[in-house]
Amino acid sequence: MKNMGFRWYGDGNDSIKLSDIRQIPGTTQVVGALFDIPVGEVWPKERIAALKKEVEDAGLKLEVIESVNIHDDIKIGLPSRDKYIENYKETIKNLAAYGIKVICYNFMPIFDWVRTDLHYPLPDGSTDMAFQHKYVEGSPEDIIKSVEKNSNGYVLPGWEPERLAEVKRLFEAYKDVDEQKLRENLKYFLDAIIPTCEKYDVRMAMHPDDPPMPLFGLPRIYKNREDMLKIEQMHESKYNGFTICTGSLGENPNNDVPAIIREFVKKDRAPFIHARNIKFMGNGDFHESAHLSSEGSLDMYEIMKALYDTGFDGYIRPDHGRDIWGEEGRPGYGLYDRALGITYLNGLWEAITKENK
Ligand code: DNO
Ligand code: MN
Repeated sequence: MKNMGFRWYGDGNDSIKLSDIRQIPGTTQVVGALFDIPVGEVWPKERIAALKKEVEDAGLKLEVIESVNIHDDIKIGLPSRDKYIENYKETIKNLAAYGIKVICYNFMPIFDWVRTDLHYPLPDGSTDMAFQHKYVEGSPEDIIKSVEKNSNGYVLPGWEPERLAEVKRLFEAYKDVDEQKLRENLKYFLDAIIPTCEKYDVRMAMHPDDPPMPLFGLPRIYKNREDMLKIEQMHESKYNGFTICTGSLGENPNNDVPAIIREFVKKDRAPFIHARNIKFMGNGDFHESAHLSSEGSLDMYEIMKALYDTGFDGYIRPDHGRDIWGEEGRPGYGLYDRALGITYLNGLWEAITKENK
């Protein structure tokens, strides 16, 4: 695939080197971010320029940013949101100056994606991340403790220490924010930033809520097709788009992921795809799995076929992978299994392309 990417956390922050990524066959893009800029602040041009140069010097491209996170004041709808929205517009402008085409973001209150086990053992001796409902019946603090204990000393995106320290205060601040209020706040944000995106040709790509269900009583507004229709209508523009994360959406068995791809790629609302597989364990519990269809519950061939049939020419990356071959890096973001994932996805793509010539 033309724009196959690999998420990278930056020098000193990632045990994987750009030169390693360069050697994964068929990989042209790095999906990066400036992870140390506090949420809500403007991303300085010099820092973007340096990252861009570093990636290009390694023979790769940087056209997708994941993520420029949204300040909680925007999601809560506090008066201070206007200041953070202005900063966000400035960041869009600065990123555009260095050829960034897509910004992935999410609109989940307080937590980013949630897993209850970061090293769930699989029968082949590898480990992967899992979600079991029995562990989220308790308090959010229990999950935080378990994430901190299990992340091999790495900071996981969305689980930054300064963010976790604030969790209690944030729960209080979100107490009047239900789904409807959160949607209003998303619309307010989109109405403010999409004209800037149009002007500078940067497409927003909202990531689904993960898992796609309300958690700890917090509202979730991108769980399924119906939610996507509502978000799409909030601001009619192709710059108001989605990241279709096959794993996140696929965690609800009622979501028909290939059908969602067909519908939203056709409408040119899905500039970015996260490809990964998950396996159901009963009771709505799941663990992540290797990318192969035979290893999980999602049909990755049907997913790639849906992309092919709709003429997808956007950006794609393998999402999480297992820890294999003794690799003990940031959970979900090792080199080996994500590289295997890329090779498999590219293999499916070649077969589908040739079959349809
Ligand atoms: C989960 C991952 C997420 C994602 C962020 C985007 O499926 O892809 O960590 O990167 O939610 O903001
Ligand atoms: Mn994802």
